[in-house]
Amino acid sequence: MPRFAGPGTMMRLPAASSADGLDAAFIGVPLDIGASHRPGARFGPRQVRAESALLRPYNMATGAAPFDTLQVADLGDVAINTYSLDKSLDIISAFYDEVLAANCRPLTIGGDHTIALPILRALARRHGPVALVHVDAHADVNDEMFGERIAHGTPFRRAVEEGLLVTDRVWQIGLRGTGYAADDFDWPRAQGFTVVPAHEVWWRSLAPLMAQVRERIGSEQAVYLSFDIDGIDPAFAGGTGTPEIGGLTVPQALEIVRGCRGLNIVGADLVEVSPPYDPSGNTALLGANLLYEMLCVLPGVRYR
Ligand SMILES: [Mn+2]
Repeated sequence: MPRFAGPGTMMRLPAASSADGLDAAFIGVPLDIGASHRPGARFGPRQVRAESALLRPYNMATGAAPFDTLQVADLGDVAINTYSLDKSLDIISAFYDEVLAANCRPLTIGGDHTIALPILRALARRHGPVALVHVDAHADVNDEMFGERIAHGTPFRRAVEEGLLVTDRVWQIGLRGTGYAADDFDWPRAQGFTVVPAHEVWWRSLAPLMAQVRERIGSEQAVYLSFDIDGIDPAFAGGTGTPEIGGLTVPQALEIVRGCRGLNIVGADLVEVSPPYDPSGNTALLGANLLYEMLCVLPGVRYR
């Protein structure tokens, strides 16, 4: 008899213990010891999975039918060490090495944004440096936070230093808020990143921007999509650790993810959902839907 695995997995998909034979997999990384302000993202994977029980298989807006052609499962949570950020990073990258070796595309449920660094390390080992579409209120390119080089506000600085990114094919979309220094957004621009502050795209469709992204990256280059839920306005996504006013709208978020169709997306994440700050579950529901939309733009998905 066909059966659902139950509400414990993403979209009630089967739980799997290995990526062998999978085209894509949802993976939880319940880590929030890299957070600087409000913690709680360690509970993101479980609330996103719970709210994802509402999702249906077919994308009525885009026509995507991801389960018609892809084998997809939920690989559970990475067993991070919640007392050690350093050890957790190694645990995460080793987990992703295995997933990528099976030719499986990881769709990650965070967790705070620190987790992007070990994932990018594994991706670069597999594919070489990757292009990046990064949606966030924050650039996450601090050199240090409280003297620490590993934190949720530093992953993309470390990624550049370690040669994990094709730096002239990086877009940071939705940046805003108060800064530590007036030149906070200059460093990414100096690396070749394209910075798209939220206020420059208020009330505007992001479809033209995504057309530029596709034209610049092409269909061959490996691309990672890293989506911090705080890129979206806290009116829609208040359940997060570092909210900033004046953010992207939900339709703009959908335009960004749907605009990645045609790129060689080798992995994606949705990070920084912090359930204690949104017991309604709306932030997690949004996160679950965005992860589904990410699945819908993976190579090999059939559209009706
Ligand atoms: Mn952020």
